[in-house]
Amino acid sequence: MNQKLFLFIALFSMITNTALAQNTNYTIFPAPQKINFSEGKLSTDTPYQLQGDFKLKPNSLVLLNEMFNTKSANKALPIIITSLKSSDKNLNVSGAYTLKITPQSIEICVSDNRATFYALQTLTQLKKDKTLPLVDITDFPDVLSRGSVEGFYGTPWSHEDRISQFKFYGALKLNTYIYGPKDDPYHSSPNWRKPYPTENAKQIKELVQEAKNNEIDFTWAIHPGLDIQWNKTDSLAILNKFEGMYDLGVRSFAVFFDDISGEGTKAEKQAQLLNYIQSQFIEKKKDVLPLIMCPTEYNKSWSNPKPDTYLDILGDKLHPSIHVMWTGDRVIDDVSKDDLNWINKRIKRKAYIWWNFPVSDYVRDHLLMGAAYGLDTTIKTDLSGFVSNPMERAEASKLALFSVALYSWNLKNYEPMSAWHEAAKYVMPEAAVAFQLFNEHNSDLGPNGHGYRRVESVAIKPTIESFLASYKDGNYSAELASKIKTEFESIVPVSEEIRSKSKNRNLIKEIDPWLTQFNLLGKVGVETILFLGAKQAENKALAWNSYLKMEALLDSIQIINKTFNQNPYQPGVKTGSLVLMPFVKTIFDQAQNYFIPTNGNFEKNSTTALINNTEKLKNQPLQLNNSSVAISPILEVINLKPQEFIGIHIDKSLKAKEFYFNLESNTLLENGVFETSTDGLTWEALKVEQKKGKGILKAVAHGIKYIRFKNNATDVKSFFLKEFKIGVEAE
Ligand code: 14T
Repeated sequence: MNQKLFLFIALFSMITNTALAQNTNYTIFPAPQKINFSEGKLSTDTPYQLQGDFKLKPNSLVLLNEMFNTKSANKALPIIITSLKSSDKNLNVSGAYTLKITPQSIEICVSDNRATFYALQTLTQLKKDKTLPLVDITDFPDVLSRGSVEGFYGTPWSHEDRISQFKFYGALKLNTYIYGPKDDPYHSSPNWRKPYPTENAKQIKELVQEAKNNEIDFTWAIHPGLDIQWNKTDSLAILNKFEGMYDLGVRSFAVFFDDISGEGTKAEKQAQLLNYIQSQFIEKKKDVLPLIMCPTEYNKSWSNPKPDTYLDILGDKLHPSIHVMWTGDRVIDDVSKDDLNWINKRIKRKAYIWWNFPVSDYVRDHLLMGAAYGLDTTIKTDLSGFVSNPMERAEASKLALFSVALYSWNLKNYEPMSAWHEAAKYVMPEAAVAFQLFNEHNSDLGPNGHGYRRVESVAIKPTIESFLASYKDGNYSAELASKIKTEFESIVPVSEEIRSKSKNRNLIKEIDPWLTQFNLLGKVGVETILFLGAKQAENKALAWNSYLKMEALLDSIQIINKTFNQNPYQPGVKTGSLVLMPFVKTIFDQAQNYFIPTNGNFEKNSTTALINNTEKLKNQPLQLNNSSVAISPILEVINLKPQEFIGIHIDKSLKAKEFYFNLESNTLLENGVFETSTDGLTWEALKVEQKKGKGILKAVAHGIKYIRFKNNATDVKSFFLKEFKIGVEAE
């Protein structure tokens, strides 16, 4: 053979071989640990014939019957399923499998039925136009327990939501769901001791079954710490409740001690109780999974750093097979190797990560549709589980959970940005491009008490920044303006596209107000650029026209914001809040000055602010409007040390009229005092009427600019911050 031709063929076959090894026509989610394609295909238009020693459960059989044509007259394809015998410890875990598709047969080796189910999920994803590619796969999960913890405050997911989640988890090889919605009174106080009413019990039974069908461990959690008594009666109350849940089919249990104060927080007592549950329930049952606990000090910033305190006590005393959950360096945090090294040493076991993303119960006016980044890909051996706490909006949460599935199965292979793009396609295949654009501008959380932020509008941000920078200096870049306009123009049709094409009606329902708002944002953005162009061309009439349209659109946005999603915490509907909306507002404010020159505006120069001398509350936002200034309510207990305070300072342009408070405490005025000040230097005690920590002061004395609540006791005291609001009017 001609040498050149030979070389060419050799080179060509090398290229096609490497291309085949990671055939880009076939992407499997999550990515298998090892995969090798070879040339050729196998038809699925045949019946199949099961061989091998492994007996399939009905859920696996269903997948097989969906994949092959059981009615076909073609020759049956042998599918050989055998039990995996391997010295590789990666393959000795639940869910591990090998899968080999040859021209003659499919050979599957499995560790358990979950593994069979997963191998068949992989097959399902590989099937295209009634064929399967020839491939050799070795696959296993990096993290043993992967999934979600329904652990947020707010309306718990519906039965339908949960069923839909489980199907989604099964297909993506997520194997864990922990039930712990804070607002289920039978999970937490007041009813954790009582059995579920019949209707709820029936639904839980169904959920357990659906979880099983999808190879998910349904974990039921109890949250007894708000009012638990450390006595025999309450220990038995937990056993009794667990026993009832066991009868409904539950085979995995957890005890949460998060977000509590007082008696319930003691490490020794918690360990004692958990060890009692371990010996009296977990070990006796034989068929339940290891117990999981969420500690009171569940993140580093809240933990006592001194040796031999809370976390070390749990580490020493808790039975070694009990898992301990952990959210990271802070309540809301990404996960790092250093953090895990720190916590694992203290709890003397591998932490079970409770990742507080995309939970939005502290920023309820935002949707968290951003990429799942900040997850260390080198910590596979440092954690025992990874579960994400999602949004109250179940379908929308699938976007982030898709990435959690990819990450926790195969850490090394995880790439947050490509996972995020794939997630949009997977969750909304009918309108993936529109959905991606929506997600891009609905990622950040806005200012919040936890200081957790996400990037947003990344592609257009530099353009907007350089446009504004030069605009401030009196220059106008037509080129940048046109780029920004294109972005806003592409936003306008997105909501309609999603509404008309997506088959996931529950998802549309969840995000509907944000879709409306997003469309208005697109329109007001386009108008903003039109205004700028007209102003630049010194066409005052045209500029005025655009200005009026901007004003009308901003009014509509405000109306949506005041009409939908009116929860008491962060009411409203925010979209594009990091980059796009501020851009529009900046230009609009200046436009106002252009037409109606003023001496600057009130909001910007206002000195209204939160006042406090505690580290934990320093980021807590205020809620401002024309008639009141309030501290955003906080869900958890706040602990004030002696002399620590929290309050509000109002601007000199405002007059304080009334004062509303609800710190929910039976001993409010024994432990603390309300104080007022005109200058922030000298303080006077304020006399208030209150009931269980709640009250209203109808007339605030003239000249008061500061109101605060201070711990006057000699030790740390706990309060709630349900309401702290000053009614105001212009001075
Ligand atoms: F147990 C935990 F790991 C945990 O994160 N607990 C709660 C959780 O239920 C909630 O969804 C999440 C996000 O708000 O944070 C924890 O609860 C808090 C923590 C706070 F610092 C609620 C309010 C807070 F201010």
